[in-house]
Amino acid sequence: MLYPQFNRFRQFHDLSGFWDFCFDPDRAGEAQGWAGGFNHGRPIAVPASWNDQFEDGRDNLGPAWYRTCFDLPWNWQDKRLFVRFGSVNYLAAVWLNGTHLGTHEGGHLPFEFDITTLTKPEGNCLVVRVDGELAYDRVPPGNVTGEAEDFFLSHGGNYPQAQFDFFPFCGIQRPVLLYAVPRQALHDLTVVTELTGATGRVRVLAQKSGEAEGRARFSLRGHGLELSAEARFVGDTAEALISVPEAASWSPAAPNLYELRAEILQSDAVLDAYTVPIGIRTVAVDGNQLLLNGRPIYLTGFGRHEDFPVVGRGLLPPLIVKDYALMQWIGANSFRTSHYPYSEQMVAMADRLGFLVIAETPAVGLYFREDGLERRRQLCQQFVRELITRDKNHPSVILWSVANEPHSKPPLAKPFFRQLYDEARGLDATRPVTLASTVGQGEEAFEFCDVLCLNRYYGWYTQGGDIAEGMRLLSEDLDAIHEKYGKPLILTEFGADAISGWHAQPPEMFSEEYQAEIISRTIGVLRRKPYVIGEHVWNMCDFKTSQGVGRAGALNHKGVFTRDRRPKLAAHRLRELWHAQ
Ligand code: GCB
Repeated sequence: MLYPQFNRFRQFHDLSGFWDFCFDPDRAGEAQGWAGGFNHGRPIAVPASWNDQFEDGRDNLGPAWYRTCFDLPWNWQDKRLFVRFGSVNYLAAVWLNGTHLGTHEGGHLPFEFDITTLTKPEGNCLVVRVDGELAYDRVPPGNVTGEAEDFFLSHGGNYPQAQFDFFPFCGIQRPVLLYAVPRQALHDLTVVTELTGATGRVRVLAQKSGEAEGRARFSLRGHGLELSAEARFVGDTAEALISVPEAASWSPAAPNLYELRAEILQSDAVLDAYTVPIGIRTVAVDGNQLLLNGRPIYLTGFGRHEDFPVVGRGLLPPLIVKDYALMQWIGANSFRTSHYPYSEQMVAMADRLGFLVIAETPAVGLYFREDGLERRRQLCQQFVRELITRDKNHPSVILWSVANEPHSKPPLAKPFFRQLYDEARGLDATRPVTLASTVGQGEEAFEFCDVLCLNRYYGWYTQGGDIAEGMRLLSEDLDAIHEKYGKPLILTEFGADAISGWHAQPPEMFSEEYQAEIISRTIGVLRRKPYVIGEHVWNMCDFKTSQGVGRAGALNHKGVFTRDRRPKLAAHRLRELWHAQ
């Protein structure tokens, strides 16, 4: 699925704006015919989570209905038309002019419907029913009862009762785009790059829809070069290899991009064209190292969230610019898309600015009780597929993470993650695969993961108040894990809550000093371990979560910036450490 583009052959129209909206507490909407349209809605902004837009919406997880209307431009008549949703959390059912287009389960990943035969020139009515309820057989899960081991339950419960520590924002959270492509259209491109000495090799696989035969032409432009290759479509696919002498490789220090243009040709006519920015780079695991372009890399950065007041998890372009500016200021070179795929815009900006991304699926808080397990497995597999399909061409993405902190239990967890690992490697043999674990030594999936990601809170959830003892245990724990698995390790979470403006000397829990101290001492331990290849502080910014006694103001305060992006003491400390690297 290619992101909609505007050029001579393709057009799109962004349906962002104010839609009509209503909750459906009695689940009566479908029986009452709302799928065909309704007139009793109130205005809502799209894209944005609904929860903080209304006084009665915060803890309401749906279902809810959205409606908007559109006309078509005159020149879309002989094209194929689609409606594409960037992210709807959690379960979407979509109707156009009363016809059911389909459903999609899972937030944070795109889906689309072919609407060519269903549109009319004027007065089209698009309706979306969104259900964001938490359930034990959804991913991520929530409202789990019984013996599920849940951090929050052991800390006095949380509300809404998610199996994860971030607010379950719902709604249409990324843009909805109408787009038009020619009858013969490119519908997927896969780009793989290699480097041998200074020579780059760009392998492109194009897939098209439409019956007619044709050729593909690929042109690579940039850094003073213009190279091209042609290939016949065999069935729907065409493949070519472009050799790039003196390639300008992509890396955080020099995020060089080329422009790759793919075209469908018939005789001499161009039927469709699509352009994608690409970076020539390689990623490989070698012993205890992760290599980028053959050289070891060390990750500095964060686990983050897409989260901001009022918009919730809605796409907010200025926030993307601001967050990258802060990451540059502090000296981060990377982040993990904890705990779900981020917007296409966020990942594209990482390519452009030279950030390394661990791209994570929405499989957070998984547990392994038998009921609903098969359904959760299928959803996880779907998310791996959708994520890799969406993000495979981004040079910034260096690692796939198939889950965060599963409550892994033998004997069920290992085959579960083996399948996800195999799925990821099968779709993309060029990137290592990981999962972020808190189980550590007992995480059987570490046997086959290529890189180990570990989350640890020594000096906070354990040894709280006693940083020195926490650091001693952290050091032992890391060595034991390395001894057992012998793979490169990234500490993907560590840190402490700090209430902005709260100070204590000597440092005390919840003060800015304590947070700064725990972060710098943890980094001190990590830097003495040759197998540790990265440090990701939890979290870049304070973020909204469910209410509970461990979460003052319904916020997780582990940000080194506040929710409105003001630095705490730890941010300044990190800036010194990371710029001295
Ligand atoms: C974790 C989770 C993360 C939480 C964090 C915390 O281990 O992966 O989602 O927010 O701990 O602050 O408790």
